[in-house]
Amino acid sequence: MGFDFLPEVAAALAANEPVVALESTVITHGLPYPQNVETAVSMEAAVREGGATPATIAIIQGRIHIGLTAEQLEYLGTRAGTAVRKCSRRDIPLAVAGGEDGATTVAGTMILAHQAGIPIFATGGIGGVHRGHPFDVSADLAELGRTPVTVVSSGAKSILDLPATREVLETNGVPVIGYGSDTMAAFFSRSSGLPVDVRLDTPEAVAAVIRAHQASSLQSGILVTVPVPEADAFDPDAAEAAIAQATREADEAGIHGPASTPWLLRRVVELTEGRSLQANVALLRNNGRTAGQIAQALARM
Ligand code: PSU
Ligand code: MN
Repeated sequence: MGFDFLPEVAAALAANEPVVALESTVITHGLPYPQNVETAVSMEAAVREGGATPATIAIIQGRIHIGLTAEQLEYLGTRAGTAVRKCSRRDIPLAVAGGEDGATTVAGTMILAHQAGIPIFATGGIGGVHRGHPFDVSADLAELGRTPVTVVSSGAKSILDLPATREVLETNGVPVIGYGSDTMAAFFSRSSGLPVDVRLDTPEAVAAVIRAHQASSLQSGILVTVPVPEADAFDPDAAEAAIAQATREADEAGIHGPASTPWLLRRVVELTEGRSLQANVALLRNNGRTAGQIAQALARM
């Protein structure tokens, strides 16, 4: 597939300088406008603080873009919701052939990042197994099992069944690294209580695992989970109450499939009167910076 590279990203890749991929579904389906565009911009800045060049990935009018301009971020942000196709693995050819706008999920971004030669990707939360719907398993988990990209996230959001999500990661052979933590991060809150496979405390230590993974030609991904900064964490009980209510309402309204995650995310923000949004924005920034540092350490090895 032909890609449209942002010149700055193409130059960084050609010079073997560190680049971090960013997804676009969080912009169109994860956060409300205008916080979505503000957050996308500040996440790119955080990647730069970490020492890498950001490359936000999206499909615009059927063209695959590796790195977006400020105008393109705004374009996608203002189309948040229905007009933009949420692109997981299966959706990429549909959006391209249809000349559509498409926002890439964790799975979609991993595929395109890998093809573009970018080994690290930062986001907020990965998809997982939905509560009460054990067969609604995000394609993100399968992608982590088959595409060699390291995903830096705050785990999976607690709207999901986290123990089941943890099990599927294991089934798919995905190493789960706790960054500065012995447990998997739980998005708004710092810990899910679920064990990680290894705790690592520095960008260099994570880069060493990525190197070993590359050297052993394992065609799978790596998940690094970074707890939300202490000061921005959202009270786990308040989060759980909002999630339980949102999940009940979604079941009553018959919301399912790809509509589930965006619907639940929006409803939780409403129910917490935006307090969950602060945690969400803070962890996105923090993950961008951390991924930038890891990419920088990897490039120096
Ligand atoms: N989790 C979040 N915010 C998000 C998403 C997940 O906290 O915006 C998005 C990501 O793009 C993820 C997708 O890949 O939702 C998962 O959707 P699904 O469950 O339909 O696979
Ligand atoms: Mn699903």
